[in-house]
Amino acid sequence: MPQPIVLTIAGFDPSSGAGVTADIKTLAAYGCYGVACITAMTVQSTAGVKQVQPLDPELVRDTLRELADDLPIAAIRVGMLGSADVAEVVTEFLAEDPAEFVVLDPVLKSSSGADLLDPRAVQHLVDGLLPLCSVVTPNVDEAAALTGMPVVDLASMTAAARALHRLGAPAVVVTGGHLDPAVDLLSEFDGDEVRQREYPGERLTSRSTHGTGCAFASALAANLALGRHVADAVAAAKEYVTRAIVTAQPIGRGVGPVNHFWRFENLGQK
Ligand code: PXL
Repeated sequence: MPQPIVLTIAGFDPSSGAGVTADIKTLAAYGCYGVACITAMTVQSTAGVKQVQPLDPELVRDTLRELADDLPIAAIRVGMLGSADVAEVVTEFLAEDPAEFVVLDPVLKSSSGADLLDPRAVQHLVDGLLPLCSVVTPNVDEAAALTGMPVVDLASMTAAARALHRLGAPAVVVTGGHLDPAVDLLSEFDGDEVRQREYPGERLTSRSTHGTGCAFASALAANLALGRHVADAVAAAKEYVTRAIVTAQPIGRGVGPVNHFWRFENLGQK
């Protein structure tokens, strides 16, 4: 099988716990060739997000066009979009059907509370992007913001997933890693029936959880590009993120990055 090419469309986190540089690490861990379109610069570290500056939408449009003209893209992960104008350009790009799989990670806020998408663009994400994705991966807070429903437990995750199907998403993974008990829910709608499956997990106590959403969505995109079915791809991505949290070394003063390369020997070590 040729090395699948996976595109991440997301922001730049200089601490490389989240955003495009983190995504490239996840994609590389899966043996995929990662390419990236940056949507926004951020000033952030493990201590939190201090500034957000969306890029010129024309630059985003040209980058996406350049990559799609040159490379066969197997899967796309969409993360932080920053502004309504960038969201619009990304929607136009996805409407041209550039890849078989599109994982939409509906990033709204950082864990420190900064807006990573202009709140006025949330409706655009719902109306424009949801119907163009293969899978959307909200955490419970994002599921609540997108549907207007409280999402606090498995019953409400189930209801929110159904609401997201009605808004156009064919498959939904609501990640509930912060719930007790921790559980992720996959919900698939084939136009006729809704099929749901739970993925129970351990509730992990760790200071190395910066970028878990990015790692999960990128691992999911990689697994889909590698030919796994959605249900297996979700299980593999969940396992990848769990191991990346559990094996992480503390880095920085705040919430440190996960260990994207937990599977690999350290080439620098004698
Ligand atoms: O984990 C959210 C996040 C934070 N910072 C940047 C991102 C993302 C998600 O895509 O791109 C720069």
